[in-house]
Amino acid sequence: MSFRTIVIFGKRNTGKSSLINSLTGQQTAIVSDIPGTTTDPVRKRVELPGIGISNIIDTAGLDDSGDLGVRRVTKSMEAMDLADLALIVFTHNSFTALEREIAETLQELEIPFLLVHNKSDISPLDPELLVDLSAEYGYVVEYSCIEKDPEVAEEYRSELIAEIAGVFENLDDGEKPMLEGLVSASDNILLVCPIDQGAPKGRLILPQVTAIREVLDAGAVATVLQPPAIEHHMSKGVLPDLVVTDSQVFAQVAAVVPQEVPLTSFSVLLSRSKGPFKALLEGVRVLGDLRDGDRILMLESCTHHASCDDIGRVKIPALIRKVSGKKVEFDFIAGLDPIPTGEARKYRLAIQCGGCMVTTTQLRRRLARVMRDGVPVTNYGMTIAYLNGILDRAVASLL
Ligand SMILES: Nc1nc2c(ncn2[C@@H]2O[C@H](COP(=O)(O)OP(=O)(O)OP(=O)(O)O)[C@@H](O)[C@H]2O)c(=O)[nH]1
Ligand SMILES: [Mg+2]
Repeated sequence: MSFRTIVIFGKRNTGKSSLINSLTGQQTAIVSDIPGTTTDPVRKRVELPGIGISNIIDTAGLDDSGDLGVRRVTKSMEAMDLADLALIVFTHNSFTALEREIAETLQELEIPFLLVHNKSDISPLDPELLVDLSAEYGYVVEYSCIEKDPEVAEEYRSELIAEIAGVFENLDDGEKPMLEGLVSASDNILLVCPIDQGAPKGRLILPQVTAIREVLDAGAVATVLQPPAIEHHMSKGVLPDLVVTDSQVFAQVAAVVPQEVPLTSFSVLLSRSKGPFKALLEGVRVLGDLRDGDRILMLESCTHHASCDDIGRVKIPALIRKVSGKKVEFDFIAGLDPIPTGEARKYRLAIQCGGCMVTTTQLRRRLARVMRDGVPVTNYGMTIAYLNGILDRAVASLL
């Protein structure tokens, strides 16, 4: 499970940065009484009691103006794409058209949000406004970031944290277990995990760890090996019930594993657990019909991992050009950088990485933006399986 992201919105000087400091008990964000202190969205990893590790993104005030101000507001709004939960911070009982607009946009994007009335020490929340806003949006949490009485401060904090935890508990982000329906007790699951130059130092990557954990949870047996060991392992004559391989060595593994053994890849499994599986499966067919001059958009949702980088920037483009024989151009968007609205239209296809480091909500929202522009989407694993002519086999056990 990837860490969830809370994004804080509101006008300048409402105490958005102070709220992060107050919630975490640390002076991590810069605070001042000069409106416009926070300029770019700032992401912080925090651990909140009862919630665990989350990302919090502090944004610039949405009432900023002037050339630079408008650019800051655009950046703040782009952070919405990353939100599993938004907090709308307002003060002095001033819930204006601007706050309503943020709330409406969040509703349209189906992003849950909480209203936080800050600076209640100066101006407590008006009971009538509380009733009105609660009727319209659910609930308003009263808050003060500078409360001197430690007991009262703790009450504010624990109420807001409980509300956040409540939203997270009810969040149905649709992520399914990777091996759902594929593993039963005492099955023997073979996991092929190359430790090559691109592998992170000293650890396995998240999909591999998740698969091992799911095999153990099911009471089955996981055999984990690197590609050079597979031939010897298969020669022992004990057939695994399922083989899951790193996509990069798909062809090599497919050549050794008998046809009757179900074979898939970590990345294909991710496309099912995070989805949208059907759309990704349909999208990959575009690769069979490429023309000279087509452009493909590569979406890499993590920048931490050298091998993802290499697969997306070098290996897949080379393989697509080789297999199709066409002069195809590639563009890349890294991390969770936004895809400007309408920008995707010029592409024949968008290919997303497995998305192991982002939440399902973030991944789907990102792909939805591209699909809304009428562009088919697929992912790295399906692409590699398709180009190696083994897609049907890789998805057979998942249909
Ligand atoms: N009285 C009172 N002051 C507060 C409270 N929270 C924040 N402040 C003060 O309000 C001012 C603005 O706080 P910030 O946290 O910088 O506000 P911000 O919303 O991040 O502002 P920008 O980054 O400019 O958009 C600072 O002087 C804070 O000390 C509060 O609950 N009560
Ligand atoms: Mg700020």
